[in-house]
Amino acid sequence: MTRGLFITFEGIEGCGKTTQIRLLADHLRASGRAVVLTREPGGTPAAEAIRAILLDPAHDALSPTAELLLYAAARAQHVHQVIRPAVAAGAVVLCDRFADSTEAYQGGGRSLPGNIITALRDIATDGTMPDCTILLDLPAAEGLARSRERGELDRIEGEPLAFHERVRAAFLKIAAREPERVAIVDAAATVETVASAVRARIDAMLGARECTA
Ligand code: T5A
Repeated sequence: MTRGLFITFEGIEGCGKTTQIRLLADHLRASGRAVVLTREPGGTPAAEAIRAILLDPAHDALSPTAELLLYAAARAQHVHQVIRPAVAAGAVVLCDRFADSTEAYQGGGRSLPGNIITALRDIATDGTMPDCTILLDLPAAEGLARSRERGELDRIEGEPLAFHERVRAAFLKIAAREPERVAIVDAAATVETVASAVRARIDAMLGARECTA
């Protein structure tokens, strides 16, 4: 059986990942592909329970290290139970956030050491890394304004603007380091313009892959 593909969506709060990942899933399903749509933290019952702890503003005493370990634990379960089996079965796995979010939020936002973040990433993913990542880029103030418009902010959204600016800068640094994997898409454009840029990138990648298969 041909191996599937693992595609992640990343970006700051309110950049439009959830909107865009659903549109891409519809597009790929319409062209007959098996698609698994999932998210982090979450994607399995245990990881969704960890998500509830991580995002609950009541847990404002959670230390940066405890936060990092919880994201890693949720990821280890998600990779083991959902991502790796689905890719092995030939599906296109679309995941809303993955390891780049840890580097951006816990590394950039919380300033935890890069060597610890990399070591934990390697343990949690056991080598399962995205084939392609769409980075929806937007000024932090604009993303937070979108989140605010939607209602109550969760524990991470409630961090100050400077935190979210560091997160955005960290995402852009990852994209500059790995341009082959990470495609930056301007998330300030309309939903349809962003969707068409995302489709163009993914269709080109799938087309090139099928030519060499
Ligand atoms: N986190 C996560 C870490 O700190 N470390 C980690 O390792 C991981 C995996 C997850 C939180 O955990 C953190 C990051 C996060 O803080 P989440 O619910 O996944 O929580 O939070 P977000 O990923 O930020 O999800 P959101 O739903 O808040 O934002 P999305 O998915 O980026 O945006 P979306 O599509 O829901 O859109 C937000 C709003 O903007 C509008 C939408 O209609 C919606 O109202 N919108 C647009 N408006 C104008 N123009 C456009 N182009 C628009 N696109 C969407």
